[in-house]
Amino acid sequence: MPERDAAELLRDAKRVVVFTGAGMSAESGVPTFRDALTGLWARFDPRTLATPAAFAADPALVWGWYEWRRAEVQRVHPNAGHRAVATIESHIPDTVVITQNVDDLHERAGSSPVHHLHGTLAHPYCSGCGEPYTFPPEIPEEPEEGRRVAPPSCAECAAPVRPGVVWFGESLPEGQWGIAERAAQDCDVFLCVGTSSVVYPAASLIEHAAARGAVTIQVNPNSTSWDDRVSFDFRAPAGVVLPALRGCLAGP
Ligand code: BJW
Ligand code: ZN
Repeated sequence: MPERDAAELLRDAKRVVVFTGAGMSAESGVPTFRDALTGLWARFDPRTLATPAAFAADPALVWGWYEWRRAEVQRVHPNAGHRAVATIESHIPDTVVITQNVDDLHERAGSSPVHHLHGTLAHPYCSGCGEPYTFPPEIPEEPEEGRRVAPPSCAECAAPVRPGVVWFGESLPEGQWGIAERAAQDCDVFLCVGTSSVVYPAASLIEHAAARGAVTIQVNPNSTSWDDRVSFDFRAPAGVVLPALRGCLAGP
């Protein structure tokens, strides 16, 4: 049974990387990045909203979209896949969790630390001087879909506050990226979950791992360019495959 074979390799591994994308949070109800958006946001393409140029052209449109997403994330819960990752981490202490996601569902499932390559919704900062901005503690009012929301102004320099995420053309956080590259180069097993593997440099991590001879495991109900190159290709949702792998870890 491929799940048992993969789980055995996982159980015997010394160093594991769990690398996740938007599909990891899909079963929690967070839309993936390249799915069609619903409601009024369906008129907008995430690939055009997630850019510095879009924020410069219409800060309230982009801020409103991120506030809508932040409210959505605060209302949903980690799924069985997130919980399975945290359990794998507790069985194999040298597990490095790397995510492209800007939500905090891995943390809320018990993973720590989590390396966020594309930033997080929780830590916006000033677009002018870089000063961090702290959200008021209450859960945000869910903005009506498609509604513009003016970003707050920086207390230091009055420039608009921007989302704390990494947009196309921007560099990844150096520290997190360094940890991710080293972990991918050093791991025995690289578990790649819920990503289309099209966005670089994050998508190069599996290439590093495969080039160094790591066992590569892909979990994705849909096809990617890695289907024929991974050691194990599980064409099913994360919330099904990861608990099955975790279950095999505990067994004889
Ligand atoms: C399930 C499931 C279930 C569904 N279970 N699975 C080399 C070559 C070509 C281009 C470049 C290159 N190097 C750099 C570039 C340019 C660019 C890039 O990669 N472009 C490509 C699109 C062509 N990269 C950058 O600009 C990066 N910066 C950079 O390289 O800096 C250096 C530099 C500076 C200046 C000039 C040039 C270089 C930055 C990339 C930042 C990406 N940011 C975003 C937005 C973050 C904020 C936000 O969330 O709004 O990150 S874009 C978006 O894509 C987001 C995601 O993290 C990222 C990846 O998407 P992901 O997670 O894979 O989601 P999807 O939707 O694509 O896929 C979901 C998958 O889940 C699907 O496969 C489903 O089937 C699956 N799924 N349900 C398991 N239940
Ligand atoms: Zn400022």
